[in-house]
Amino acid sequence: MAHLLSTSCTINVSSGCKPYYIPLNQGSRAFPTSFTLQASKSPFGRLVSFGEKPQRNFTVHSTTLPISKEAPAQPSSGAHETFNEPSKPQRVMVIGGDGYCGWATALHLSNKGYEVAIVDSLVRRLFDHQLGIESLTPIASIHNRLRCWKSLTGKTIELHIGDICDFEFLSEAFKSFEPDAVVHFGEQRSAPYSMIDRSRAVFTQNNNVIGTLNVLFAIKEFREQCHLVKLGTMGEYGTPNIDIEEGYITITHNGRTDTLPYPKQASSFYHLSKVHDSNNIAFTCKAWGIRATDLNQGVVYGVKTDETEMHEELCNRLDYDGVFGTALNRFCVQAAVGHPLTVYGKGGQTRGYLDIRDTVQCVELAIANPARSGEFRVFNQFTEQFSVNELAALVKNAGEKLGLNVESISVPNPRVEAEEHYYNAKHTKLVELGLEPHLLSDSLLDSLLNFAIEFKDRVDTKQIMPSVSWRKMGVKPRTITA
Ligand code: NAD
Ligand code: USQ
Repeated sequence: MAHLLSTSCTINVSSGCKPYYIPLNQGSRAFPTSFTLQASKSPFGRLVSFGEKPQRNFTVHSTTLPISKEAPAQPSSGAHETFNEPSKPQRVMVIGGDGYCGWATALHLSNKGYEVAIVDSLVRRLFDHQLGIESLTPIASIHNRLRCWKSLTGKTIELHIGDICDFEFLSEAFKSFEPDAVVHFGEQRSAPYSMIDRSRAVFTQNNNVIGTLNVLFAIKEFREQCHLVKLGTMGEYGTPNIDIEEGYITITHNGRTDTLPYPKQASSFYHLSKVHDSNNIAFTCKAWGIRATDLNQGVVYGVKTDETEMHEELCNRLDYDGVFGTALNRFCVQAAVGHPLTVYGKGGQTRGYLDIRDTVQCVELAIANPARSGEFRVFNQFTEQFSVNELAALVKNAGEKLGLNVESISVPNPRVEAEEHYYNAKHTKLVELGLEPHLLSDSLLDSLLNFAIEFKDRVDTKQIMPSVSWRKMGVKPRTITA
């Protein structure tokens, strides 16, 4: 089962490293991992090809680790209907499980007794290579991460390395793992990345929209009762001058009333891909009876979760660069290295934020309380809202308590977005399900700042300033210089 991706130049990682085999356990299969990275003039070569077998840019064999036999998590017996046999733990496929949110979530669910399989193409690690950037924290390979987890806890997480845009690969993963729930983090998630040039915009929408469509078809074809928990984004709503509801709004127009999807005003090709995803999911819930939860997540901050804290090989990634780094994480790293905090424009841009420990909690709550068959449920997943100026002031204050000299600068805004606006977004549904938020406190800021200080020698300060302009993007492939 090889999943071929195209290329003009080939780096065969397996030639430099010994092939890696996972020992066979009862009932499990193991495949060698081979990995061929590709590059072409356009960053993704013939990645978008219609009417022929999709060609992606690396060759991967699925690697399957044995399934854990321990500490079963039972499906909830709450108000929502459940479909799993009561004696069995829920089987959760985490797509994008090698990424920032996905890694923390996969470990958390495994720790809670769910049987977990990670599906990931590792394309995020490829973006780092392409752009010449690195996580603040050193991150172990996915194989070493999983080996470490197994040796610490005795729990096994299955691994399927491949691209969900390749339906053949995804089908095999579905048929072999038989998930009760799929948590889908597996997308290109950076707004700046999607605005670098035409090829990155096309890649982002192709990767995200087709990947999600494939997941929907796989559920319909192989696991029709499987609950899809899809990571959406608060950015789908934009910044309207009225309150933002959770997914739907009731409108009376010319004397008639209806409850309709809340209007979407996304402001990057990445955020727009999420809007398309939401529409496709909503449609398939109606048409095929798929059960789905769209988690419109705000900006995530922090790095530590109970599980990633257990060993340095489990450490999560933390991005601070101008393409993948997000506001608060970036500000903490900037403060640690004495770089002025980069407030874009007037700094009144307000968004919902949450601690990564709440990301994992929210996903678990969504899985434990599944949507009904045919239901398209939308939760706004964040705990507090802040403007960029408010975040900068909080980091300045916390940094100064640690003896850091923290300044802010206003950087010409590389994005097209409102810099002063009304923002009031509802976020009660996850709290009603039991979310206990970790609010942004001095102690969390201290811990994140100390963490950034610990790794500050790894910071490449040339990567801090924004390098992607919404207005200047063009057709020509752009190289982001290291
Ligand atoms: P990430 O880039 O760290 O992780 C995404 C993972 O998905 C990577 O490991 C990548 O290799 C994998 N992936 C991407 N395309 C794939 C494909 N076609 N097939 C298989 N694997 C693929 O991103 P993240 O920060 O963990 O975000 C995860 C999800 O949460 C994304 O959908 C993102 O839009 C959403 N989200 C993130 C944030 C945030 O602040 N990080 C906020 C709101 C929503
Ligand atoms: N910003 C600054 N200075 C910086 C970085 C960002 O002022 O150094 C501003 C941006 O202009 C924006 C706001 O902070 O107004 C948030 O930007 P961000 O880079 O932190 O987050 P964003 O691009 O919106 O994307 C991130 C994730 C994405 C997720 C989204 C949630 O990368 O995957 O979907 O947060 S939300 O913002 O709610 O749409």
